[in-house]
Amino acid sequence: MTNTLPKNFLWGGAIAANQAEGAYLADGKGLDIASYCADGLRHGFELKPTEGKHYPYQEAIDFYHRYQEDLKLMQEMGFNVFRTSIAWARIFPLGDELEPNEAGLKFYDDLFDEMIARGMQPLITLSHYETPLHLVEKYGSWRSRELIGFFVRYCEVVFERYKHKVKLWMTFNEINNMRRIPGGAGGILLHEGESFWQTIYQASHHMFVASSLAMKRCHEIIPDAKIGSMFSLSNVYPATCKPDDVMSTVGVRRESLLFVDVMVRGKYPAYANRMFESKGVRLEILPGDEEIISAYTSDYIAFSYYRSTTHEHGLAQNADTGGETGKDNPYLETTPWGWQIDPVGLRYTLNELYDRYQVPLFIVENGLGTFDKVEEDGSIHDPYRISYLRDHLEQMKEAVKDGVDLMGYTYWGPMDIVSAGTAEMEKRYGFVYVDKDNEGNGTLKRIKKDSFDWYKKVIASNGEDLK
Ligand code: BGP
Repeated sequence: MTNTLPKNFLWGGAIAANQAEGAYLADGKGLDIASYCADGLRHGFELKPTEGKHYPYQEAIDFYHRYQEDLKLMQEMGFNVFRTSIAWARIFPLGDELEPNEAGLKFYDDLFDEMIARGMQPLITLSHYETPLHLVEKYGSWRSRELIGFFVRYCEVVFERYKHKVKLWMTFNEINNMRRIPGGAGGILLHEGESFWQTIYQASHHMFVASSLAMKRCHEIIPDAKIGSMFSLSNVYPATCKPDDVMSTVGVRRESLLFVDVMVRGKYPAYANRMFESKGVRLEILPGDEEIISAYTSDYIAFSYYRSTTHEHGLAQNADTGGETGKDNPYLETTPWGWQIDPVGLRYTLNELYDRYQVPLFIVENGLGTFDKVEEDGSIHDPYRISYLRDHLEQMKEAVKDGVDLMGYTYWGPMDIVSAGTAEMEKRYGFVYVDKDNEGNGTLKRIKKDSFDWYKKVIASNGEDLK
């Protein structure tokens, strides 16, 4: 049986510090935008806590203290890569200090050692919806150019510290979500009377420069490392074959692909001028910015794919943590959270991206968030998660047969974690159930679901055995 996937294909899972670690003030960690976020990043965050409110990310699933147990379970499934983020505010509690917090650096030293000891390469996100709160309060977050220097300093410290342990990096999680959830993606809280688009794209420009400078320093400090950029790229189809729907959908998709064009091709695309003009955006680009962006581009494209939606000309588009949200597609099933399940869409997206960029791709988020039930005997049957995964992996393999250069697949949320969009535990993704509910009640006990052994079998066969 000839393998579709290459022998060195990376199989694993992905989480984010803010959605799993908890310990939100432990060992000198500073506040970040998840600290006082009660309802999920779609609904923004507070700068000060509200009396009596439950903030789920403060404890999350206590991965900070339980990561040995969790990584042992990941090792049992045969993971050879594990994606998580470094919480910026563990390293620089305020974000604008000159010296890092040693206790924070030590935690990630121990975490990466544990991963490597259990056969997993760390795949590390430098900023996953985790901007330090002080940078929001004092500088207005990424609307200030000063954040470029703070971010590059943070990156240099962690590149230097972990250069022998971490060879796979990515900069900002789903940077294209600056257009839809700028609070989460870039710590942006809009000021009174401020132009939304001007602020969003100017902040994004600062992040483009910061990301390129981080890529430059990564290659200087860790010559054998790969560093990419990361995007939310669930897809959007025209609602009908009406030419207006088709053309308008190109525009919607370009709202996301603009970010990929800049960070992979190294310059603003030709259509950006008309897009910015239509939104009243006049970017302030300083001398040197464009040279930096074009000199230091992504080694690979990391992206999340959950679902697809459709767009009808003239209808407002929205988006959430899963990607664009338009009109429902009558041919697709829908989850209780309104996400439409589209495995062929993953093949379509992989081909779309590889045709456009011709750089290696990495699926760093894909998964099914839904309700799970613990039976009387403690078992958890999740055939729906197995079929979601089987269907998506089948299409992923078709894309590889189509010629796509794919580095790996990290399933989103291999153990239940707090959701980003709505701060829920009940929207469960995991192969491992975590005993905690939306109100924070529970023992945090971990319980394997049926899908645990299924994914283990898939990895052991390098994706051949999907029965
Ligand atoms: C992406 C984020 C992840 C993750 C995922 C699922 O936007 O990168 O942090 O949360 O979406 O979304 P949710 O947790 O809202 O179900």
